Amino acid sequence: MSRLIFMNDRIVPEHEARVSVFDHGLLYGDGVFEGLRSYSGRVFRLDAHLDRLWASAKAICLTIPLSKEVVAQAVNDTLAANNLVDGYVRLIVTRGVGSLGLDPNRTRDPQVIVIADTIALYPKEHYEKGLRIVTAATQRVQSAALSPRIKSLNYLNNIMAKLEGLQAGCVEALMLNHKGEVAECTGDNIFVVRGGRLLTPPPDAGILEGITRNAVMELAHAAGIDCREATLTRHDLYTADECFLTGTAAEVIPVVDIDGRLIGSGVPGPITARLTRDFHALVRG
Ligand code: PXG
Repeated sequence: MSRLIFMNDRIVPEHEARVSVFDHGLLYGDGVFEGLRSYSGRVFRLDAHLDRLWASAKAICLTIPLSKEVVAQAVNDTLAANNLVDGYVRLIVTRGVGSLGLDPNRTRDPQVIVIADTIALYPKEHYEKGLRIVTAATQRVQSAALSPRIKSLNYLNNIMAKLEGLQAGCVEALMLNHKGEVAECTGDNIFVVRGGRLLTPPPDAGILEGITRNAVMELAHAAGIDCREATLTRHDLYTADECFLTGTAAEVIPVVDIDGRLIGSGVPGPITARLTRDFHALVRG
């Protein structure tokens, strides 16, 4: 089905939504993006996504040519134009057209694009039985090389790890940082439960600070579940009572097997179930 796409200042049919081959977003992956979701016609944490987009853009010295208010309106308008009530939104800002050289100063007209589509979820079975994941040999890129907190159009680091997961028959893969500590998965943050306490790696482990991650941490606090950021090793995961991943697309999804080690008794645990319920209530609330 043909979609309607927001491009800079108006909504156009998909076949008219075109980007130049000289756009540095294509040539160098020079740009930033967000993946958002709407539930019952309301975009979940739109402001947080816009703040993160603006922070990513600032970090790469990219000035977004529209205000947050205008982009927020564009997100809602694009969903409405496509008659989407429960939808997935991809918000992209490219560096714009430039010469065949890296120099971002020799580019113009950053492209602001909003795509709204239906959301492709993991099969229901994954949520009921839990995921099996493996550790990728591809490490998360070091912050000193490129901050993982920037949600850039450069996702090859994650894609290399995703390939490893897929080759092992898994839909997600665990990524460690350069120190061998647990960072996150290719498009999801990770949590474990140990002794009734919820643990997740801190931002300086080299992760994207997920908006779903933050929501789940808030829900844990509200439910009286002790939740803290902690440096985690694979040993901490293998010996955890429960494990789950969070992300805009996946929401909250249990993990029951990591590198062939069953997590807990190999079935999704009670704290994961509680936070999943609370998350569903929050997004629909
Ligand atoms: N870590 C990484 C590396 C991500 O890219 C998350 C964690 C989760 O963050 P949020 O804010 O969504 O809770 C992400 C974001 C997709 C897709 O289309 C999803 C992400 C990235 C790229 C594509 O499913 N997840």
